[in-house]
Amino acid sequence: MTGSSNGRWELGVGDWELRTLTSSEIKARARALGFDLCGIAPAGSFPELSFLREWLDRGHAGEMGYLQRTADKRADVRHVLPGARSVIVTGTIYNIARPYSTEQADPDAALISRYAWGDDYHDVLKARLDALVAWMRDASPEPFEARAYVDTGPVQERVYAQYAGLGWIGKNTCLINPSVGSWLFLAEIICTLRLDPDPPALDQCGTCTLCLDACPTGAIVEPQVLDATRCLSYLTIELRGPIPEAHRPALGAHVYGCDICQEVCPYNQQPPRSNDVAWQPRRALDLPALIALWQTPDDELRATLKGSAMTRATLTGLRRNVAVAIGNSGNPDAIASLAVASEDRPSADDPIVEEHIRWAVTNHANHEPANRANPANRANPVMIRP
Ligand code: B12
Ligand code: SF4
Ligand code: SF4
Repeated sequence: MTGSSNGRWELGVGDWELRTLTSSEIKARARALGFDLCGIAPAGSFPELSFLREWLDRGHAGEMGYLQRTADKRADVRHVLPGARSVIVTGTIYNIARPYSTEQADPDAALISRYAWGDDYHDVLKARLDALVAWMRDASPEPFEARAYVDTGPVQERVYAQYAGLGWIGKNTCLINPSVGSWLFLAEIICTLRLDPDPPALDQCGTCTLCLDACPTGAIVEPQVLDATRCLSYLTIELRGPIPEAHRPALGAHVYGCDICQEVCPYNQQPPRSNDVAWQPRRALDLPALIALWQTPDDELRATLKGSAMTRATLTGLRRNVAVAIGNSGNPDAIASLAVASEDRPSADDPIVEEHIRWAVTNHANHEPANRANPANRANPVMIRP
């Protein structure tokens, strides 16, 4: 080496093989770019990766055909980037200071998963990953290939996160970090650089079963095995058709996603909060009333959801969910509002939404929903502290 005058090493003849970009330099840069956790996994074939096939064969993926279609690639990141040697995995805390859904006593409030309150994490984190790759290209003396993904790539992110030492895959199937919990977005860079890997994280669930016991639909069919077709997250976000009637009461007031199996987890009882402006809630998504959400015109709703992860559910999907939640709330005013047609809410005229409105009205007529009878006893009555 010939030394550094501007923070970068100048290389002399013969130095190229000595000088490589190091894992700790990449981690420091990742932190500077806003990632809270960063670790390196070898681009290997780990035993956990093979569970995907069995999981798909059991039918647990439901209509998420993209998982089936990309299963070969998901089996190993080297199928995504031939020659890959390392996976740089990042974790970003999105928790902010708002009560958990299980602490929310207002039966007329719509429950939206906390990951979706702010800006779309796909966009925010992809820009940060791209900045990290750009910095790596500048800082690395050797050329390399890289692919950066946030959620939507053909990668089993939690497995690589575990082998990068970020945390373990809990019985609720979420990646849990022993210090910060599981309110984490994962994002990764697969690259051909040979980087020092981190030791994998160890399972710390022990004998706990709080998440299995708390799930309102019994979707966690065995420790670490989630039947997505029963999960409220799948039913409210991914499913395009009607929600099976048997699961509608369990939806409670959940209109988008579900956080219950993470809220009850002992590792999420004093979680750190993010100050990142990207994850702060949009006003209209900050514990909105069910009736207000229903009465919001389509144009306004579209504008609210622009740039948010909630666009994934589609407008009609969201109306379908709100109709069920209003039916579960038992609020006569809100139920009456479902029947009021409005030209500025054309998405409510969708035949699937109309069928869910009919269900909500009939459900109300036939039952006294638990929510109203005793607000402390919501449809998802989970309030467990270890
Ligand atoms: C499809 C998907 C879903 C589906 C299915 C979820 C699931 N558990 O598979 C649905 C729509 C239900 C969903 C819900 C949610 N998701 Co999601 N989802 C994904 C996605 C795109 C793929 C996951 C996947 O590969 N599933 C296939 C199964 C096989 O994998 P797995 O459940 O993780 O299984 C592992 C173990 O459980 C075990 N296992 C599986 N089967 C078996 C069988 C046996 C016998 C054994 C012993 C073990 C075992 O091995 C597997 C591999 O290690 C990832 C992003 C990605 N590209 O990885 C995000 C991702 C997992 N989701 C995420 C989030 C935030 C959520 C929600 C919290 C959103 C919400 N609030 O509504 C919920 C959480 C629900 C839950 N408890 O998992 C985050 C998770 C972050 C974290 N800390 O873990 C990810 C990583 C996205 C991201 N980039 O941040 N999701
Ligand atoms: S997200 Fe909700 S419905 Fe899905 S497994 Fe967790 S507790 Fe069950
Ligand atoms: S609630 Fe308990 S069993 Fe479930 S993921 Fe958390 S520690 Fe593991």
